[in-house]
Amino acid sequence: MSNTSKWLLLGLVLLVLAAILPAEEEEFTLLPGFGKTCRIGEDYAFVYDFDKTPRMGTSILRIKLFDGKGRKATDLEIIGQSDMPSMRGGHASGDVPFKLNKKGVYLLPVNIVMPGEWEIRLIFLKDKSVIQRARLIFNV
Ligand SMILES: [Cu+2]
Repeated sequence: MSNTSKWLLLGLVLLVLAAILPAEEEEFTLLPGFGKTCRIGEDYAFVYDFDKTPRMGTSILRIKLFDGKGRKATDLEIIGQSDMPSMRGGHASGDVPFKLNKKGVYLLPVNIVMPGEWEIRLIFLKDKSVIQRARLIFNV
């Protein structure tokens, strides 16, 4: 086999692997933390926090979205999925759309039913297309 065809074959194998390997964890970028600026490419950024320190019961996750120039933006759709990583699926919320309040803040009620580590996955959509997947972790 010539060198060229070996490289072509290697490239092909890598492409196939990239397509079939489950890359779900990496697909959801781990976010830096409450109150920190999280970028979505060049065109958007956001900060997130809870209305109060999350504890048993319902806590509200808040996201403030900005455009590339730092102005408030409300033109994206955001979907949240909460669950406990240690018992994946045990308390999975499924896809829950954030709701915009009058001040243009995105809100998601999160039902915390057990102490421990929780994860919320975020999916950002523009015109029905996913432009970002991210996840945040916190402890109760
Ligand atoms: Cu649990």
